[in-house]
Amino acid sequence: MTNPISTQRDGEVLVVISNNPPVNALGQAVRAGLKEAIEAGLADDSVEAIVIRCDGRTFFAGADITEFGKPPVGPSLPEVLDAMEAGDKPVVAAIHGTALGGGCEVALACHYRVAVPSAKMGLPEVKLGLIPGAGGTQRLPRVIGAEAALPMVAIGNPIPARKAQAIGLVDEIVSEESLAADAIVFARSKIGQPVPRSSEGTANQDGVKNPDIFDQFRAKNGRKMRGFDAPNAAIEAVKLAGEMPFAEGVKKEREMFLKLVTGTQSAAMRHYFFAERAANKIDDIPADTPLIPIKKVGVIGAGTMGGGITMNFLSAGIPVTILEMQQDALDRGTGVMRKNYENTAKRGRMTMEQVDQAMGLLTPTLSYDDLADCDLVIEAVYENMDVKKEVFAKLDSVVKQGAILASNTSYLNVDEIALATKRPGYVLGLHFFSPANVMKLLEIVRGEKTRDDVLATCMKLAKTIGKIAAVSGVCPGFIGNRMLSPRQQQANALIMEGANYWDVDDVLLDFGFPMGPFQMADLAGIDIGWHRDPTKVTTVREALCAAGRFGQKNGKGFYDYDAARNRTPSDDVKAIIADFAAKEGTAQREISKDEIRERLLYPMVNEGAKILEEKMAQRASDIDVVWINGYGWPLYTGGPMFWADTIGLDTIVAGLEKYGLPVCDYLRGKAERGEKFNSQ
Ligand code: 3H9
Repeated sequence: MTNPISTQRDGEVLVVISNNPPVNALGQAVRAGLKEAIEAGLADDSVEAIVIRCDGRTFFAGADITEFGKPPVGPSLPEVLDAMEAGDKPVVAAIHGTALGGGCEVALACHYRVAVPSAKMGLPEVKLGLIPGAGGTQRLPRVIGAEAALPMVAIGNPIPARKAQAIGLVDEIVSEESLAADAIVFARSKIGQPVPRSSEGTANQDGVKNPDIFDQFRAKNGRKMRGFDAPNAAIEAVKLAGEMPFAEGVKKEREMFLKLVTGTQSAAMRHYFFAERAANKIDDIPADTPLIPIKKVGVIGAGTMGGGITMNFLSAGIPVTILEMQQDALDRGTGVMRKNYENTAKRGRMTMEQVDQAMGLLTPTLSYDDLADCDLVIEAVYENMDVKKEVFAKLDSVVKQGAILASNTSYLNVDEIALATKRPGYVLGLHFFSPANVMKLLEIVRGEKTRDDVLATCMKLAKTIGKIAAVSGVCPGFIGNRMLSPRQQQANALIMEGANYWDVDDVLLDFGFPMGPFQMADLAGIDIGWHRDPTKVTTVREALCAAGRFGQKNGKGFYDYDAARNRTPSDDVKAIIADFAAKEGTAQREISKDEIRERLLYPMVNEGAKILEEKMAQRASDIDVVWINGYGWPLYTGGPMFWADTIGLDTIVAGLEKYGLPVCDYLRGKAERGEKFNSQ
């Protein structure tokens, strides 16, 4: 293997350059090369200062994640960095792109940091179920104080260079065009001065002023961190930086890092990191497939869904023409969009100028003819096949040839919809999740006739509008809703058999979902689709509506709600359910939380296996991406298929059999062969 580290001399300054595409990850060869180059620089009397920079698109973006979980091969990053920092010759990090994780730790161990304005710095290890393991938790608070370090270490979002400069993490901002040269000039200016070492700074000065910052931070971010191990370890590590000397602090950091890196949560989150990137690739479509330029988008329907979809494109600077049938619906829809943007502005995440800019890209219309020159039209109308076919036939006659026609259907057959047009190759499903301007997932439904360039264009477009895309074949409910269905069936069956409905919700909450199915029903409104005849009662939902229990909106549904929307289980509802069970002849019994969990989740894994068997998903990890981003499956378990792998497919099969639930051949075969979903 060629050495990814090279050196150049500029007089008395030694420049150490990494070239390890795509992101200069700090793999073994990079660490070894850095160690050698720095040792040589420190030993060479003619070298008076050192600059470290990277070729390619970014400064080191972190440790090489693929090395985690494998036996470690030296040198370790901490040993390289400690030796570098201990030297008396100034070492300057010249930062562009994203200095993340181990990359940020390299920068912290350098005596100085210069960066271009577009650079970002951060410690995102927590997003991989980890904490920084090369001194980051101990050096960062010593440089910027504990309060500023906490979010960086425990939440992990990178910060822009100018902010980094404002809090003392970057010493100088230099020009985008001349980073290499400016870093040398900067290094030269520091020759002969005593070097500042991050490890020698005083950590946690603000923490000393207000020792409650750690508890306050926990309280403020509790919801975000629920169930995750790493954020708590991160907070603890930052706290330690103020309580013990550096050498002891890094020892503790190392212990915590090693515990996390060998645990299931980090394995799950690393799986997800690569799953998200894999989901973006379509195996049978060449990477260089020419894309269709999307300069203008049409959206049909200005309701909640259509409005949300539209905002994605406006926010990305792509003009949208939005169509409604009636002026008042159009006005309402546009009004809601503006209000949403204004609320974002109120929270400081957008300026009013940006709100106007986004809304300025919107053209509301009542006429199909105005969609003629769109490159992509997305239909978000009522979920009914006849209505969809009518819309697509109309679109086909109006919209220019070569334009893509997409349906936002969450369930219907995209191939059948495509047949309503004379361009089935240009038709596909773009299934957004509600609220569509917020939810990350975009399920892209590949019809039988969908052209390669159409699919590739939409995958790229998903990235442009900040979505995480996963491809599904055409089947009822696609990947996500298809797997939701057996869970819902079991939830309903369980409460008829005697399980407390609040136990069903709590089991899913404890597992890590944001809410359970009955809380969800209350939130959405139990009366959705109700026939409004209180004398006609054939389901539990109808009985609840007949009893005036519509959900959160009127303070009672499955649960009773107080003014702050806290839920309390209702004996009345439990009795209504018991009545139904008696009428159906279903005997009620006590049901354990273990049984509830297994009956809710194992059938989902079986459905996932069927999806793979039918090749409706390209790979098991795509299913994980769908469930984590679209349905709140807890990230720290890696998604349903990875979770199944961790508990063992034989356990899943045995559980399904115990409850008399179906097991598909694909799942059974894998379990019998001792295989996993994600290993091939
Ligand atoms: C760490 O540093 C721990 C230390 O504290 C402890 C030391 C002891 N390793 O995302 P992209 C691959 S933990 C290996 O599509 P972008 C990625 O899989 C690490 N591979 O590009 C993809 O491969 P492919 C802390 C990596 O421009 C390709 O590079 N650091 C790594 O949209 C391009 O990636 C992080 O968590 C890696 N570290 O975004 C940062 N990073 O082409 C993780 C990327 O085969 N990385 N790859 O699919 C990122 O956040 C983004 O990749 C980045 C670029 C923002 C850098």
